[in-house]
Amino acid sequence: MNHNEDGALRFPQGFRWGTATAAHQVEGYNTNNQWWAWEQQPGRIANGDTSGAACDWWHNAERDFDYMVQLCQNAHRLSVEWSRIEPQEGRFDTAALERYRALLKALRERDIEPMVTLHHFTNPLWLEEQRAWLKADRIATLFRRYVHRVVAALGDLCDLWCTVNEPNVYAVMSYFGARMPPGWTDMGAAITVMQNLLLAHAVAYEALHEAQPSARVGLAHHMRYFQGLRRNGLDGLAARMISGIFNDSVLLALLHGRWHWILWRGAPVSARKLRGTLDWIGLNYYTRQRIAFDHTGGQALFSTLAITPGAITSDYDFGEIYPEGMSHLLRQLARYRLPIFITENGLPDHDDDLRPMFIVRHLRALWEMIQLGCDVRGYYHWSLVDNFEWSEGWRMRFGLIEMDPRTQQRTLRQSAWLYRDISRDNAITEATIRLHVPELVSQVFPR
Ligand code: IFM
Repeated sequence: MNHNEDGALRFPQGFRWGTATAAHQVEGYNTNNQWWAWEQQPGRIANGDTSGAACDWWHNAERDFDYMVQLCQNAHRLSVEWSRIEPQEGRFDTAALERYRALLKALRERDIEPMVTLHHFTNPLWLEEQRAWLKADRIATLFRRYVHRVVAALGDLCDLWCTVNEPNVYAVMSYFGARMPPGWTDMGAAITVMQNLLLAHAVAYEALHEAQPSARVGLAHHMRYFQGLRRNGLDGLAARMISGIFNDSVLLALLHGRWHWILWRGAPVSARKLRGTLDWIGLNYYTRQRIAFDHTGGQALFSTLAITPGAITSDYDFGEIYPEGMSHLLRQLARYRLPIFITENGLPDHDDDLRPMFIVRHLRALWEMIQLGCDVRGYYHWSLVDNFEWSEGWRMRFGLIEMDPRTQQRTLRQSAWLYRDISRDNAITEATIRLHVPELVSQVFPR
C-alpha cells in the first residue's frame, strides 16, 4: 500500500492532476459551428442562455492558466475547435492554429502538460449542413484531413491526443434524444453516427501515429454505472442491456474488434479494422444511473432512466453522487491492461456544498483502485471554471472557480483549495481532510 508513515494516501509519482474543458464551452464567440446556431433558436437552452463570450479563452485563456499554476495543477485537457481551424471546407486558418500554438506554449511554460481533444460535440457549419456524420466515407476523409493539419501544426507541443469526446453522448443526444443539434429523434441515425464516430476515431488514430510516432492516442468515453431500480429481474435485465449499448459497445469495437449487435447492421467497416486503436482509455465518470423496465416502451428499448430514491444528487438532479460506480467501471477497464486517465469527473454545485465531499470520495476510491493495480495515470476534474453547459446554459456550475459570465469575474471556491492541496502533495493527507472536510476524516482514514 502506498501509505506514508503519516498515513497519507499517496498517488504514484508523476501522477497528472488537472482539469478538463472544451473549446465551445470556454472560448467564446464560436459563431461558425452548429451549436452557436442552435443557441440562437428560442427554447433550445435553459433560461434562453447563449455561450456568448463564454470564459473568454480565445482572447485570454492565460488568466485561467495562471489559476492552474496557483492550484498546483500539472495537466490540462482542452479541445481545439474545428470550425475555427477549417472555417470553410478545405480552407485552413493559420491564425487560428497559431492561437492554439500560443495556448499550448502557455501551458508548457507553466509546466502543465496538455491533452488535446480533436472533437468535442461541435462541427463547422459547412460540415453540419452536409450531415457529414451520417456519411462514413465523407466523414473519414474530412476528419483525417483535419487531424493531419492539427498534428502538423501542434505536434511539437503535444503528444497526448484524445480523438473524440463521448461518442455515445454525442450520437444519442444529437440524433435520438433531441437535446443537442440537429435535435433529431431517429434511433437509426444515432446508430449510424455512433458507427461513424468510432470509424473517425480509428482514422484519427492512424493519422496521428503516421505524423507523430510518439503520439499517445485515446478517446474520452462517458460511462455510467447502470443498475436496475428495483430488485426485480426485469429492471436488472434492462440495466444490463442499456449498459451493453451505452458503455460496452465502444470498448467492444475498439478493443475486441467486434460490433455490438445494435451497431452491427450497416456498419461501415469490419470492426476488426478498429481493433487496437487505443493507447490509453479515458473515462468520463459522473454518476450511477438506475434503469426501470417499462413494458409500454419507456424512453427507449423498454427502459426508463431513474435516480435511486433518497440519493444525494447535485444541482438540477444532474446525477447521484456514487463514487463506488467509478470503482466498478475502473475494475472493468483495468482488464484491458492499458493506461487509464479519468478524463472527466465533476458535478454542478453552485454553492459548493457538495463538491469537496464529491472530490474526496472519488479520489479516495481512485486511490484504492490504484492500490489494487489499476494503471490510472491522471485525473482531470470537470471543470476548472464555470462554463457554458450546453443545453443547460449557465445554470449548471461545474467550476472549481466560480465565474460570472456577465462580468467575467472569478472567485475561487473552497473546493479549488482542497483540490490544490491534494495536487500539491500528490496525496490525500489527514491534514488536508481535517482542514477542508473534517466530517470525512473517519471515512477517509478509518482506524
Ligand atoms: O460539460 C460536459 C462536457 O462537455 C462533456 N462531459 C460532461 C460534461 C458535464 O455535463
